[in-house]
Amino acid sequence: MRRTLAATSLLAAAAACTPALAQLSDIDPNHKHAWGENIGWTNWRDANGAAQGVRLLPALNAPQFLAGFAWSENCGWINMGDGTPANGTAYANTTGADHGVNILGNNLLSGLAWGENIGWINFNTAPTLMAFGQEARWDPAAGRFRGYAWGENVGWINLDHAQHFIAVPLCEPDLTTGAIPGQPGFGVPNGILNNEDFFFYLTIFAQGNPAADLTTGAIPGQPGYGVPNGVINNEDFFYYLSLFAAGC
Ligand SMILES: [Ca+2]
Ligand SMILES: [Ca+2]
Repeated sequence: MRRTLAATSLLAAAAACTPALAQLSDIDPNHKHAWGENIGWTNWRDANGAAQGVRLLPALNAPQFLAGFAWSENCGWINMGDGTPANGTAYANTTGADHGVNILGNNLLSGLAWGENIGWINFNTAPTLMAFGQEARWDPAAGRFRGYAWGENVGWINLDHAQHFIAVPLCEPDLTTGAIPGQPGFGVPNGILNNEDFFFYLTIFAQGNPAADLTTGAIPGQPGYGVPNGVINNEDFFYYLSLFAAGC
């Protein structure tokens, strides 16, 4: 009986974590800082305990736009976009209501982020920096950003440093450090793929946690593979299983 009660408490604790888990930043905890020449460090992951950190949407393996906030220690919040471009695929950046950073089909970045105290930050630096190979861009093979963005009031923001850059974990099925809700490292990728990750996925899948929605279908190469569809079903489970089995 006591064991049953403990299990119930664990489930309740896990359920309490659900909303934050659903929106955790995609940014690698070990590669979350970029340097601005006039604003110092920006942290792209840890807004509101990572629940409002930067995300790459709609899917890490096929990102089209950013969402969430970076934090500048000297200049406050920087809004990368609200995650809902009006046309569904790219922020138009023609009004403040539909602004944000896009990842184009050729992996160039474009669009505008808004710094509450520093105004617009332009990621469309290809016109000026392409000649120098320093245009702001997404490098899918390395899972990181490269090049420079330009703040109208604060100058260059360096996405290109060899050690200090913004990346996503390359190991997609690495979801957590430990599988016990409420423990430090729950839901925080640690660069190691093991049973903790599998049981973590099993837990959020059983909960119906929106974070368990990983794909539309489970057949590689088919449309919708790796693109969440708002439905959590066996396709998501088998998709995760195949990622996990493939290893990192
Ligand atoms: Ca792990
Ligand atoms: Ca799904």
